[in-house]
Amino acid sequence: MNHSARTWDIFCTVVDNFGDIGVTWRLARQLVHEHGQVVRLWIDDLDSFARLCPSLDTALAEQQVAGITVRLWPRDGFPDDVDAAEVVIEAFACTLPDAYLAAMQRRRPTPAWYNLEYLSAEDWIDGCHNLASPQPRFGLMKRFFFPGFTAQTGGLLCEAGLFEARDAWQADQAAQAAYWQALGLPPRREGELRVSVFSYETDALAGLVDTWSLSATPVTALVPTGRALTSIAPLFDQALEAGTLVQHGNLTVKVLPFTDQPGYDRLLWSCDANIVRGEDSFVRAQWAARPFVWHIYPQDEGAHLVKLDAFLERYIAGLPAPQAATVRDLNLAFNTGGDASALWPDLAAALPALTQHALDWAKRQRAHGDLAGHLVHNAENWLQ
Ligand code: TRH
Repeated sequence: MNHSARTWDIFCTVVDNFGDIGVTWRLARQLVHEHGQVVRLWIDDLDSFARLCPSLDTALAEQQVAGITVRLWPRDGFPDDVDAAEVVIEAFACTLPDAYLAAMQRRRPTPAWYNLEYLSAEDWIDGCHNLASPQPRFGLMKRFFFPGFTAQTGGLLCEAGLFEARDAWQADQAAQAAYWQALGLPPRREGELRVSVFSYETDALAGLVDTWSLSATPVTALVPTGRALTSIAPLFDQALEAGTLVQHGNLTVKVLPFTDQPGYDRLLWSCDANIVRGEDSFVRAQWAARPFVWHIYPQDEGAHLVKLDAFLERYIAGLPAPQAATVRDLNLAFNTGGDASALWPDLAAALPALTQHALDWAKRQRAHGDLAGHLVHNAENWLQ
C-alpha cells in the first residue's frame, strides 16, 4: 500500500547499552527506505550510536546518514526554532523537550504522537497496544505502541526481504567460508558447532565454557567485544580483545569487533546457535531462525523473569516436552546465573529439531506484519 510521505521525528535517549539506539536506528531506516517517509532521528549519545553506525561523525550536531537526518539531542538548550513533525515517536517513554512540545502544540493538525514501548510477550500487551493517552496539559493526544508477538500488538521490526537475504546466505557455503576466513577463523571442522555470545555478565558462562572445552566435538564461541567478555576473560590466562583467538580443550574463543547491524545479522545467520540479549539482538536471533538463548535485560525485583517466562511459554509451545524443557531450563539457568553446563549437551543433541522450530517460529511471527509497517499505517489513519 502507498502512504503519503509524512515527516517523522524520532526521539531516543540512550539509557545504557545499544538497544535504544539499535531499535530507533533500525526503525528510522525502514521508514525511509521502505515507506518513503522523511525522518529525523534525535539522539542524545552519538558515541554509542557510532558503534553500530561507523559512518556517523560524532562531532556533527546535524548530518545525513543513509537518508535520515541525524540530530544531536542536546541535554541542555534544545533549539526553540524546530518545527514539529507530522508524526512524533518518543522511544521507550523518553521525555520530550519542552520547546519541542510547544512546537507540537503549534502544529495543525497536531502530530500523531506515539510512545514506542519496550518489547514484551506478556498477555496484557494485547490490551494496551494502541491505547490512547490524552495529554490535556498540552492539548495533544498520545498513543502507546507496543511491539509484541501477537496479531493484537504492533509486531516486530523486520525489514522487507530479510528472510530471502537470510535464506540465500545460509544456503551459500562459499559466502560463509569467505566470511569465516575474513574473521580470521579456519574452515569448520567435522561436527563443529559455532555459537555467538552477545550477553551481559553471567556466572552461567563459566559452566558453558567448561562444557564446551570438554565437548567431544569442537565448539567455537564468537564473542563480540563487550560485557560477555567480563565473564569469560577471567577463565583464560590471557587478555581477550577484538581479534584474539584462544584455544581451551575443544573450545576455540574468537573475540570479534563490534560491527554494524547488517554485519551482526550475518554473524547470527552463520552460527548454529546464538546467545543474545536485551531487545534488538533478541529479535534478530529469532529472524536468524537458529536456536538461541536469551539473556534478558535485568530489572529490579525480578520483573525481567516474568517477561522471560511469558516469552518462553509462547516460544516452546508445540515443542516435544523434553526439548521444551531443555530450552526453558537453559534460558532460566543463563538468566539466573545457574549451572547451564549440564543442559548444553541436550540442546546440542536437539539442534536439528530446534532449528526447524526456530524457522517455523520466525515464519509465524512474520505473518503478523512488521512494526514499521504497522506504525505507518496507524499514523496514516490518524492523520488522514
Ligand atoms: O545493548 P542491549 O543490551 O540493549 C538493551 C536492551 O534494548 C534493553 O531492552 C534496554 O532496556 C537496555 O538496552 C537499555 O541489547 P540489544 O537490545 O540487543 O541491542 C544491541 C544492538 O547492538 C542491536 O541493535 C544489535 C547491535 N549490534 C551491532 O550492531 N553490532 C554488533 O557487533 C553487536 C554485537 C550488536
